[in-house]
Amino acid sequence: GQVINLADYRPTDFVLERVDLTFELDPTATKVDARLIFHRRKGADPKAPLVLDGDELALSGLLFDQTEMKASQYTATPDSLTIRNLPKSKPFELTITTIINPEANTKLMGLYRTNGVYCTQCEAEGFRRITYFPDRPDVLAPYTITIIGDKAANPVMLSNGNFLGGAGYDEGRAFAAWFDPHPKPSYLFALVAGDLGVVEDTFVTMSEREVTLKIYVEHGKEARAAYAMDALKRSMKWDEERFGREYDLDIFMIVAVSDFNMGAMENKGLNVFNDKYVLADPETATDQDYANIEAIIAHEYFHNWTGNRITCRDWFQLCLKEGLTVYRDHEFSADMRSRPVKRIAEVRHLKSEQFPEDGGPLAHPVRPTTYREINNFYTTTVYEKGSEVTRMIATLLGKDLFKKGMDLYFDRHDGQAVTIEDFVKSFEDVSGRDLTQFSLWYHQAGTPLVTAAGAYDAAAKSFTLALEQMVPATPGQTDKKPMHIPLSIALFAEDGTPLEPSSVDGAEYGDNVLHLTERSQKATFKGIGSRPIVSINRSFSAPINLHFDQSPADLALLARHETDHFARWQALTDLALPTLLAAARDARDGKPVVASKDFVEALLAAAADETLEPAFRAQALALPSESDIARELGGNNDPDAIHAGRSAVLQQVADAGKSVFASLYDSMTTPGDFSPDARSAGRRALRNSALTYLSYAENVPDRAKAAFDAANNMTDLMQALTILAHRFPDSSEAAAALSTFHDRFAGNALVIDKWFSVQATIPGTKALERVLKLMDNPQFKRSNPNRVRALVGTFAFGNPTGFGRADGEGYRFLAREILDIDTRNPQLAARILTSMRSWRSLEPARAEHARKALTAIAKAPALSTDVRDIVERTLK
Ligand code: HT7
Ligand code: ZN
Repeated sequence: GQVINLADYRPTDFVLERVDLTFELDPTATKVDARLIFHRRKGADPKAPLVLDGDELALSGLLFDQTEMKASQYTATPDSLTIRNLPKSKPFELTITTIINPEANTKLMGLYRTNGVYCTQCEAEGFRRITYFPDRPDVLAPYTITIIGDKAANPVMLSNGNFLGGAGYDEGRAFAAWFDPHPKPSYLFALVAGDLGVVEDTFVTMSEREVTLKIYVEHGKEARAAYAMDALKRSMKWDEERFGREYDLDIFMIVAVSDFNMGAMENKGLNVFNDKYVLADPETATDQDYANIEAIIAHEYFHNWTGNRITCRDWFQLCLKEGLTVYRDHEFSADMRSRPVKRIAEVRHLKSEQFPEDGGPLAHPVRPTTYREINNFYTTTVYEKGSEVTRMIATLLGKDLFKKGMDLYFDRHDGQAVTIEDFVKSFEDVSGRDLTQFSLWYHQAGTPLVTAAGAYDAAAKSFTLALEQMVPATPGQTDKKPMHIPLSIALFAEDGTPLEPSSVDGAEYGDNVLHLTERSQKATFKGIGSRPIVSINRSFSAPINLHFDQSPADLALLARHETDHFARWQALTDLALPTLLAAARDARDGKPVVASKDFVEALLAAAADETLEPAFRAQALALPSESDIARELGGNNDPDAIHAGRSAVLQQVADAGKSVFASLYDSMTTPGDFSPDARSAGRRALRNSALTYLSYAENVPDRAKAAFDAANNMTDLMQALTILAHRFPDSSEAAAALSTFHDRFAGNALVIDKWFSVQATIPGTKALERVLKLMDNPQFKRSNPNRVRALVGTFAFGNPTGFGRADGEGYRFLAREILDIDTRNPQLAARILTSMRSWRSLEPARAEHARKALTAIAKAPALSTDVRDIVERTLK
């Protein structure tokens, strides 16, 4: 693959006016007629040929203004169609015919078949697998679509926009026609056809238009789409109320499919979803599944404005739509659920996924300037760090100006394909604030490290905070400039009452936000009557690593008295980490592990504090994960020692808090019918957390087995199963529960994925043999991304001791699997391979095994561009 550079961007020579597509569906030979009307752009080279993109295409016919083109006037290859001698200014029509094979499309890009249903995925560059086209996001046009297909096999034939009509066509065939008046780029095109069940509803918009809502699922699964429909209606309402955004077609459709490379896709008026993020009922979905469905339904719906109405000029601008839309879905979930608990979950995710990416060989800016394979840039940096950057703009401007900036952005750029600079300019224009330095967040990769030290001057009643920032070197970027870092700060007296400074010198400060803009800066808080206990980066106002040496007593005070509950959780984490890091080192050195008393006491106090919501207490009890500990240790990591150390700490917390956990387990019940609401989910989370600790304290599987037998919902069932399988893997109780679970849910692929995952993450050296055996299970389908992710992906990403076993067999297994998956689905292979991104932080023997496995992949003769790009960057 070629390297693409942002600096080379230039507009197309030809403007696309209209697109008219006719599909004659056939499982192995679908005929596509693309009628495209173009004119040469004003000022463009009058001799420039029209170069259209293709990918594995063969040209079957080419008409210019309805007449066949001479072979001398064009050149067709599988990946391009070049047409010469085109008119200087007048519009012309091309009719391009291609014949494609959906059944053979295992890459799941372009038009493919999933469980007998025709389906498309065009982002980022899938449309060029359907027809030759200017397949780039800055080419926008209205589309008319005609679908012709076997009537019995395809009672449902869908595309973007509003339904024009449909009828019988010829023997046994029918047609349906759709028109999407909103100019859109090709990546938002979608077609779905097949025999599907549907759930219908309506939504009345703020200007009183009735919109038809339809969710298509496999027959028999309609009832499992009810929660998704509810989430959709709440999303539509929320976007009107919070962002003033109204839906703009007569119909909004969602289709759930079982083979899908990602979570979902925001095609205009016709979202296509991985069925995992649509289907839910109490018997089969966990509380986390419900929360994911709500968030992803919202995310794709919100793209209608942030992504579809205003789209990206080029793929370097991906964060323009993704970072912003993640920010919007985070805010939605925060409003639907508990804001602090949601923020804790976001930050946990950011730290466990994005921080390692930003600190490893795959680090890249939120707005990259170069890529070899765009599919590899749908990353947690673009999405989650991109969202954090948007959140910081909201923090810097405040609520009202942020809203004004968003309104200006929508007004100014509706119908356009724009850049991050355009986005930022809207906020500069409404606020008068210069965001040049702030924009480094888009351009500089790496997680900034902020070091803070405080000094109190009792005589002057002032407190000085000395701050330093350092942005680590990342691939291709060695010299970093200081960033504009908004730090939300609060000061507390020793009795926990807030202290308000009369003024702050040395830094811009307002609304409790201190603006760190220099490499090194001192801020003096005046009018502080007693030694303050300082809380920095409240609500995680900036995505940074913070080094601030605070005493356990101060952290314990924050854990108890901070008014921002996110900051309470942060204080508990800061108390936990030194204990966990020491535990990993002690376990490695064969020394006894001792959990600090301050930490255990603060944790148990939070667990038992009835003034705190249960979901928060459950988050407090979930200690930093093994990979969090590995990241904090920074290098020379031994996964076995980290696991042993963390388990020993868990054991000590469990022993010390046995009575607390027993009483939580008894009291945090959720009587009555199951409800997935946040409050009930929080109670289940806390009760299940107590159950986990009790499994350590009691050290027998009995209670988990009883919980497994009594569970009336998937959350409780999975937690009990996980405890049995992970804590007592060799017990007869674990074996029986796994087998019962399997038999009860055989045939329900999404639940069997949970069964695969729970076994793939059983710690220890036997994990690989277990995974290999599970791959022979008839329910494991190599062609299905969800199955592969559930087993191979979960093993590589979520089982540090099993995957990282000392003899390197885990890494060699992954190398073999990546090469195999790559032959069918390069995107999936490349994504799972990113599980190796932190290999350099391993202790030398494991790092050497990992390096060899990566080298074996790199040396394979026929690698996809996707895998080649990831493996070469990972090894660099
Ligand atoms: N915008 C969507 C991205 C996506 C995608 C990208 C590459 C290959 C397959 C894909 N499926 C969906 C999803 C989103 O962020 O909303
Ligand atoms: Zn998105």
